[in-house]
Amino acid sequence: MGLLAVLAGLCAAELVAGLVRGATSPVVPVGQEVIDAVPPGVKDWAIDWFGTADKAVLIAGTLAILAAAGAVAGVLAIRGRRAVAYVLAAAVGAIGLAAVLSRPGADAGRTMPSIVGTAVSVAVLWWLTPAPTPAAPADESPAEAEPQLQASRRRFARDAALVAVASIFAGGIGRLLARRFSIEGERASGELPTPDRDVADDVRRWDFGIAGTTPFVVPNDDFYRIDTALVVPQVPKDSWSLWIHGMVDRELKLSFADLVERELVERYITLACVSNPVGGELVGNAKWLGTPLADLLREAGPHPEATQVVSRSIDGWTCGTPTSAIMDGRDALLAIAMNDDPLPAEHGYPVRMVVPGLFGYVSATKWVTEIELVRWEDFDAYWVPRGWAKEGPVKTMARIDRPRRGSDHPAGTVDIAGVVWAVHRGISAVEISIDEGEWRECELAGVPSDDTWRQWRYVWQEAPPGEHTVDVRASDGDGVPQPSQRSSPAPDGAQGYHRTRFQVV
Ligand SMILES: Nc1nc2c(c(=O)[nH]1)N[C@H]1C(S)=C(S)[C@@H](COP(=O)(O)O)O[C@H]1N2
Ligand SMILES: [Mo]
Repeated sequence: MGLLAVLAGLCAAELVAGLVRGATSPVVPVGQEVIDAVPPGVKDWAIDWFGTADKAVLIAGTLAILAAAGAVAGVLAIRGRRAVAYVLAAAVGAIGLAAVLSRPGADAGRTMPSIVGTAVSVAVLWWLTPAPTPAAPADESPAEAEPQLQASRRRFARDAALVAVASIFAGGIGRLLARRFSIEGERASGELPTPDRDVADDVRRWDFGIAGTTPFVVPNDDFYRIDTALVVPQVPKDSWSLWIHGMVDRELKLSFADLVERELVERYITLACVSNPVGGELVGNAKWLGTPLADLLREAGPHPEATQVVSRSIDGWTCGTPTSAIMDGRDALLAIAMNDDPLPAEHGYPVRMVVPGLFGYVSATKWVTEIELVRWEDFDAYWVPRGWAKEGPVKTMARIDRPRRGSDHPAGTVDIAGVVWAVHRGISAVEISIDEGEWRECELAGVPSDDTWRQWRYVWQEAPPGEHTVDVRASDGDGVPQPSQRSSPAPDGAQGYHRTRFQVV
């Protein structure tokens, strides 16, 4: 009975969420509050254990707790503690409501799913709880009570089935209705403006095309995704705006149309996550189309003391970037497209920031709607109080894509290859060491600029049978070698040489 009350409440919330734009099941804001509240270290632990499935695990955990609370409420109701059961159900609903209210953008509409869901849960508890049976008269024999009991069980089974079917039906309708809030339709039909300055597409010079290695341009569907959003914000471009304010001469408020009216440039830029371990996959390279952010800031007229650009996304996530990095002539963009397609929703549709050379958490705000100029010491953005460094330049890193760890190769020629990046500083050299022998210079592919990663390869001619290791190291564009000392991602990015181990048979 308690489980059914939970199911009915959640499905009712889902139905309401399908009716109100911006509203979601209260499970989402509750999980979102958990994400924001967990102490530093727990996020890394969650990523270590569950990878990018960590969000699914969080939702499943929240549902399990709700089910347990529902079961307790059911038992209480059956044991005659009806009032306590209703209070428990209402209290659980209140947690959902409180979470909704503490999220950015809370309004009356967004509170509706928790309110309606809670009311439905309590109503189902009330309706399914059998009326308290008067104590059987002493002279009534068990044989006479039996048919009564059976009738009451049949009634319960019928009512329970009715609740379950109605709930699932309502929840399903809610899900269907919610689809109209998806931006997929407008994304698919939207046409991209042509760039004022495009980039020569010479991918053949930049990509060796070796099987089993990462392509120079990572397709959107394969691009890593990292953010704190439990559900991907759906921001229609006509409702989007960007507010530039703070320590500026003139505040600006731009619509999407205002943005694309400005100069649009195309750039290949490699994005890297500070959480990426040595040899990890939280890095990718794409072609971005966007407006230079420096031009917009100049339009607003930043004050000289405004040393930090704080950007905020529609879901309240914040990011702090040194003003100097954005203004120093590099291609910091407000991007609207990724690899010749409008930004995918999970990569920030309709507009995100991209700043070459800085880790994503200090530069790459997705669904960006606000930019505030402040002093460096005035504000610490989302990840800073959670233990990550306030400044996040990308570290020099080389990765071996093949041979894969643990793979087998026939004796003779072995292609050793991978990618290397020191975004915005460029790469001057890559070397490998086979079986801890001398360092051998590798061949480097071409690059469109210092803002992208670079492919490297080494053809090992006479690989003898047996087990082998390969270590790789790089020097950035200024000739600064990558440190050999290994360190973990926290607080400012992993470092150390990547190693692979494989067999020649
Ligand atoms: N709104 C928002 N933007 C965000 C984040 C986030 O949590 N929320 N995470 C940042 C981090 S840590 C990284 S590494 C990049 C990843 O961008 P991608 O998911 O497009 O690869 O986005 C950045 N932008
Ligand atoms: Mo990141």
